[in-house]
Amino acid sequence: MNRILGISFAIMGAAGSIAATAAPASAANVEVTPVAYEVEVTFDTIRFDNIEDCIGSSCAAEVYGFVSARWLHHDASAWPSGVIGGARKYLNYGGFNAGNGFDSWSTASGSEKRVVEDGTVYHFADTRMCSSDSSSYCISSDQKNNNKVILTVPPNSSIRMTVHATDYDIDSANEAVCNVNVGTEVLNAEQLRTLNTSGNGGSSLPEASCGTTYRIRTIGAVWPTL
Ligand SMILES: [Ca+2]
Ligand SMILES: [Ca+2]
Repeated sequence: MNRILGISFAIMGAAGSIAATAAPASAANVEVTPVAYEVEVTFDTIRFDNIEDCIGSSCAAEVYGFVSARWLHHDASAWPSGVIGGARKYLNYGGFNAGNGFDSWSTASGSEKRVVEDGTVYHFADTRMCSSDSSSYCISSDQKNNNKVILTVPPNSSIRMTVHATDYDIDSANEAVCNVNVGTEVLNAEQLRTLNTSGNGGSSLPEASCGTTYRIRTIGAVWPTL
């Protein structure tokens, strides 16, 4: 997939006391590789188990939270200061603990979402999410089918994802019910170019446990400017 570009160039003599002399123009075939790849991270599902808050046999949580993705570069020679990464991109759901009640996962309001532990699998595409650079506010309108993040990832980077949910409690402090942090290995250029995988992760917290699924695939390349 590398592009071969024919490039003509001229070497100019150094300026200074030596008279500048233009070398004859020549041509060379220069192999050009992408500087980065466009990677789509899709947050698919979340489910809950062992929810601590129960009335009789009915256990439920009223959740809000975020998913996020970023990349981290691991080539110390390219980045002498150490690991460097792209900004974390967030998708937020459930209304930021607005305290305006709760509704079901797919109801089109900005309130907390009531979730249960009867085996229900909740799809992030079915609930309203907004894009942001923070878990504290939106920088876009929130809408359904907004469960993908696009990252521009240079080779020799890993991709990191987080899925977070907090349970709203009326008479006590809110508590985390899901905190999943998963990622890929460090991916070289060829691994990035062909990236197309899925995965899952879970967490087990005092208030609940959760399981999540996601997909990652490369959808494009970023070529150097010549
Ligand atoms: Ca609780
Ligand atoms: Ca609760």
